[in-house]
Amino acid sequence: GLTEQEWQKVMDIWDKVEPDLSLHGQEVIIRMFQNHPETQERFVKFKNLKTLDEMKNSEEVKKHGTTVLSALGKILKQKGSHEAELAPLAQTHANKHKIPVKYLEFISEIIIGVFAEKHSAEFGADGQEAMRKALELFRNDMASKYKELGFQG
Ligand code: BLA
Repeated sequence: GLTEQEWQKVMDIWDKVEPDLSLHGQEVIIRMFQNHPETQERFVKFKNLKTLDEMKNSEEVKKHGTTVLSALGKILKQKGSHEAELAPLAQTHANKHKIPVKYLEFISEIIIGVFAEKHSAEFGADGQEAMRKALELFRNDMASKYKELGFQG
């Protein structure tokens, strides 16, 4: 788990991100598609987006980015006691979207990278390390749920 100080660092950076979830979310999704094109194939609604411009102009990408970061924010605010938030997410991600844990690793690193770029002054090495630990906890708990649900992940 994380110490209280580490959770505090995670919450501090979240305070910076929260006022504009859609901008941060859009960047995260676009960068995931660009760095790991196989992730884009999982989205029926995004398969048709070919160029960076098409991605940037897509209201649907923005909307998905907001969905992702709102869900993540709710989870992080539980400081590890996120069972109620995780269970339904693991369910859809195992059974419906079939998202491997590897993709959760991809997006975790991208989230840290995008936040660090946008908030370099507030998000130093210790903040990044705290966020990395929080995202690892999220991922490990998703992976256990995947196992319970019989999804190899
Ligand atoms: C949909 N993903 C969703 C939804 C939520 C999240 C809340 C809508 C409700 C649901 O279907 O359960 C949440 N998505 C997240 C979170 C992260 C995230 C918290 O990426 C990351 C911290 N889901 C993933 C990853 C992929 C992914 C790494 O976690 C990458 C391929 C895909 N999520 C994915 C897909 C959908 C979805 C394909 C359905 C999108 C749609 O058709 O509307």
